[in-house]
Amino acid sequence: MQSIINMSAKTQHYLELEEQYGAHNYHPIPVVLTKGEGVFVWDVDGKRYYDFLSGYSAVNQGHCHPVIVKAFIEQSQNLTLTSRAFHSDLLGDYAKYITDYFGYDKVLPMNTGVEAVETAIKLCRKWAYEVKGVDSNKATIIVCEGNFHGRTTGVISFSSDPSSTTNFGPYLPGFEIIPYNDIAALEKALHNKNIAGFLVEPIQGEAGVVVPDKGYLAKARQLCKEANVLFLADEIQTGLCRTGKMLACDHENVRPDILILGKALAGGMMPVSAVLADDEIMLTIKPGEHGSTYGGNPLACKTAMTALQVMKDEKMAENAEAMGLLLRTELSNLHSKHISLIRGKGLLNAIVIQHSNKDAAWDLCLQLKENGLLAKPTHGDKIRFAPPLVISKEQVMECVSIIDRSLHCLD
Ligand code: IF1
Repeated sequence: MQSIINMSAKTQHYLELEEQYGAHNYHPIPVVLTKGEGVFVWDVDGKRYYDFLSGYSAVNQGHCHPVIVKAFIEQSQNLTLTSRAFHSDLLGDYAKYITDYFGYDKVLPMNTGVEAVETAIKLCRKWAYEVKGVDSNKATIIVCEGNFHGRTTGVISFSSDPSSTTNFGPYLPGFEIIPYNDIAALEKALHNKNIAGFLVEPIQGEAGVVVPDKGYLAKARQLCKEANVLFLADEIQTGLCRTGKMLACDHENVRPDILILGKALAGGMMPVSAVLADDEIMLTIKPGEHGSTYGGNPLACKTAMTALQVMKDEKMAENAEAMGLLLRTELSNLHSKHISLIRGKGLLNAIVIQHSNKDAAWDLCLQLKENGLLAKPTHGDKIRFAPPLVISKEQVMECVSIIDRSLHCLD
């Protein structure tokens, strides 16, 4: 149980309920939130915080974006779910909208991010056997060390992180792990004729916002094309304006063969994910070979179209680019002895804490909370700074001041 120092009775009450009746599969920062609006969230005692996690990049448009909420409410009072046993008047509009938006022939709608990753893996394998001609049950997908693509037993089968894999075996075969940001390793792995695809995060989020060398994605894409191997981009966290472009792949003009989206696709309203591909790949899955109860439901379609439209209308990619640069510059100008590295793209950033105390990053996050900013460490010494993409210059400057003030708790 978290230390109960300066914790209100209300907060303690909710933490105790979760402790007693909820699975212990997370270790959250001890704050209980009850309201969100734009870049801000409020706790049960009415205290306001800057949200520097944005629901793990699912709230890029800002909490409870009024235009998205309005669309969500209207559709929720009309028709929410038909199942795919029948058609709806929204799935066709949504499919046309999102495929025009990203420039692909077709979309396969799913719900959570990991479901979209699993779908992409199935599509890649299907294509490998039925189009490329890979030997039966030999299809292999190359993945990277330090990857995070979700928590199903299939997807953790190719994780390199013991906290994701220990005692969840036996694991799904058909994956080869190579070092991230290593073209030579990819080139070598592509010699195997049974390679079906290369699944990669344009920036590794969970690993602590690891940005690959400039040109890595473009070179990897070219090597895959030459080897007749599909390039699968997991843009669930890096996509949708988070890194300063609509897609992180856009920084290098890379067009994935399979594009995987999730999180902010519904602006934090509900789980909506999507897999986009051209007909040669997408049409390898035939009726009855894949699906989901909620996949492509009318509420998801309406919400996602609205969430996508507001990102363009409000130029969120441009703001993320500008505010991310400002944030990294101002953090660097602090010249804090406790920060060994500042890295990121757009508003997907992280700082690496250097300190003799192994809990320094956690302690700093507790102090940030006291000072009105919410963030959480990842992998011990890294703290992700990823506010909603609607943050203003003045708000960035206020947050840098909060971070500056809070860093002194480590002195
Ligand atoms: C947790 C962070 C982790 C993702 C990428 C697929 C998924 C995710 C690139 C799966 C999900 C979430 C899951 C959450 C913590 C968070 C996260 F980096 F975003 F912070 F874990 F790496 N691909 N990321 O980032 O999407 O099924 O969750 O909708 O599991 O603790 P999902």
